[in-house]
Amino acid sequence: MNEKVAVNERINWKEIAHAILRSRAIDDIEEQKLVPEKKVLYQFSARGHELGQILLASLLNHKHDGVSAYYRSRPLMLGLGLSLEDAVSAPMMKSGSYSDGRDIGVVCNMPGENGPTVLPMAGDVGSQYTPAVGWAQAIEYRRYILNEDDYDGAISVVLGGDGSVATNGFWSSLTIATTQNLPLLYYIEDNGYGISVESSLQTPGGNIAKNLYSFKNLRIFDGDGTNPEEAADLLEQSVQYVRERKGPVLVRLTVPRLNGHSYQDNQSYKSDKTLTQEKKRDPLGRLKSFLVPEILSKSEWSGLEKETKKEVENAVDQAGKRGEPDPDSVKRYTFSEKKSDGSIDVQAKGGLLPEGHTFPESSQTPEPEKARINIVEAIRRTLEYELKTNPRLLVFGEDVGKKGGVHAATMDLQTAFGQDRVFDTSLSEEGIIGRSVGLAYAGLMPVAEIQFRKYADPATEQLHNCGTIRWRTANRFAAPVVVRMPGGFAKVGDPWHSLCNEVDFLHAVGWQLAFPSNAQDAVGLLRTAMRDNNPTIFFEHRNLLDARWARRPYPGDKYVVPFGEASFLKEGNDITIVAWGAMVERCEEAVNSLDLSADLIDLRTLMPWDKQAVLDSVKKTNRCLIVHEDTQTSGFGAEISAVIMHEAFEWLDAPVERLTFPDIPVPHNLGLMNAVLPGVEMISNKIEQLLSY
Ligand SMILES: Cc1ncc(C[n+]2csc(CCOP(=O)(O)OP(=O)(O)O)c2C)c(N)n1
Repeated sequence: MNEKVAVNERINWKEIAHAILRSRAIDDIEEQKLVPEKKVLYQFSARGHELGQILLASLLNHKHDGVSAYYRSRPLMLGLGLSLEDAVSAPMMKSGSYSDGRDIGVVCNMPGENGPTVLPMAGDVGSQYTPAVGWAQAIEYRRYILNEDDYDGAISVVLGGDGSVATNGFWSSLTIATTQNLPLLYYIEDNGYGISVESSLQTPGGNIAKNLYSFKNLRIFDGDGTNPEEAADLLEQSVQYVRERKGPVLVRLTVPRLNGHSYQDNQSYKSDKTLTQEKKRDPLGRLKSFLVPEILSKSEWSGLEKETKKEVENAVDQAGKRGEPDPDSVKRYTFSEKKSDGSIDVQAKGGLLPEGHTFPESSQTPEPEKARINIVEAIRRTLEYELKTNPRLLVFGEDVGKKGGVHAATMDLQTAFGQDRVFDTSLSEEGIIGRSVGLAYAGLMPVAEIQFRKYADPATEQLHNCGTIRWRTANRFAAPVVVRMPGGFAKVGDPWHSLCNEVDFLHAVGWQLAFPSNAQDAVGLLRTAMRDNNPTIFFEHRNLLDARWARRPYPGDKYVVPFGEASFLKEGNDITIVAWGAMVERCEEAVNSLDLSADLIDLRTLMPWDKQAVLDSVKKTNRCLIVHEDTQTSGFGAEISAVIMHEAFEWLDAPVERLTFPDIPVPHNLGLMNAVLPGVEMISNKIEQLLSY
């Protein structure tokens, strides 16, 4: 049999050609009309990349396939069924489509009710990789632990350019996928450039496939992404290999990038010879010669071209008629919202709610046991109960498994719940958080541990992107995850293990932040976080983990503390003292050492924070001291102070005061540390000063 006919039987080439022509026609109309007319302000052409992406899309026919792609992936989106009108209206910044005008038009997502889910893309190169690992792990978890047969054979696919293979995300994901043998397919579209930087600077010799041939547990395919038969064959083999659970695959296809990186890029860094050679490799021309006349007649091809051009022009006309996004809605969906009937406005994908998960009963009334437990045990027991009652909950991080965590908060949980639910991760915080995001997209509740707050630094990109998912996708996606994070000073301090810097996360849009000061609150806040529809940082203060003061009776398996409700440790009239975490105990001691009556407020959560409690108190006492362990400049005390100035200025009898750590790292020597860490004496002195103002 003629080889072309054999290929033709497996692949619907007419559909492939149609999708490529659609992608081209969009690039054409953007470049020739919409950008010059300033209707599109940020344009990324996929010219040259289309063939492989569309072939790949045609192979992603499993309901639970997940795809993590990037800004040059519009052909793939079209292949997966993105409507032309949505595809053109998003770059035109119109209402509707996949971000409602909030994000760049080629940064797409697709909740995929009955077909592949396209995870929300991001602008950061390399950030697409670790969420794809999470999706891959979730497929296996749902198939083999939750016994959901319909996950059988699903795969996770990640697309990236040759520049992206130099990123932390790429390597982090590769480690996880190959050590865990996950069903993940890497599709690397090698156009030789990352903007202007040649691929030989991204990987030695410029070919990532060659360099990874000896990587264990990874099957490599490498070929020409402009050759229809070769590309189709390699992609088919790759998809099949992963679907059959033989292990992860990396397929690299070379492609020309026929335009600049974006519209503004004039490619001055490419020689004329390179430009000419690239043009010769245009996959559209190659596809045409492959199909015409044997598979499509000449007139069928030119009919398709004309028809597609018209379709795209119509789509642009229709998109132009779409309204502008409503400015009154721009602040919506930073967090989960309620509808007017009080029910949750649930995202289409991500977290437990879209599939209707329900939790056991909860209560804000503690039912204390007799014995007092420390915060470590409070956390451990809360994790244990939620693991027991929520099969979709997973607990993981470095040393969390066998060892039970370096702070012992996950002690024995792996023995009780098995390695699929409580597990150690590789040493990559980007991997821990990115994987959490992918697991959450796939309907699970990840509870990740970052060993020490400072070591969240490598995960910054994933943390920031996680927080903004709901906003960026206008509530189509969300990734409610919990990140437990010990930090702050302990018996001894140092710049690495003692960092607090909680304020960083308050600037990370979309994150809630809980910061308990005692074991009872730790239980209630952690339970709330694990049942919530938003991502939460759960801060575990190192000095409190086993502190006598912080010990409280276990308040019961139902106990929850709602976020944004401060607790009053003392009530009085002379002064308001606001604190959280380890400063609460110190403030209490300071107040006890003085002859006065004070409102002592433990905020418990900083996002959201209980403004009303603070303002009501200040209006009663007319004086306020904020004590925090974080450094002073732009610390959270500055925010609280600004709100008091604005909302309660007329009630103040003295300036709002802050007592904080100075703007330095935490020193190791105890004398040095205690010289600067707010202590009982410093706090009482400050209170006295403020009272005598
Ligand atoms: C983390 C990060 N660093 C830098 C950039 C700026 N940037 C955007 S695209 C790009 C090159 C990416 O090249 P590659 O991964 O090969 O994809 P291609 O654009 O060639 O398809 C760079 C440096 C970015 N978006 N994200």
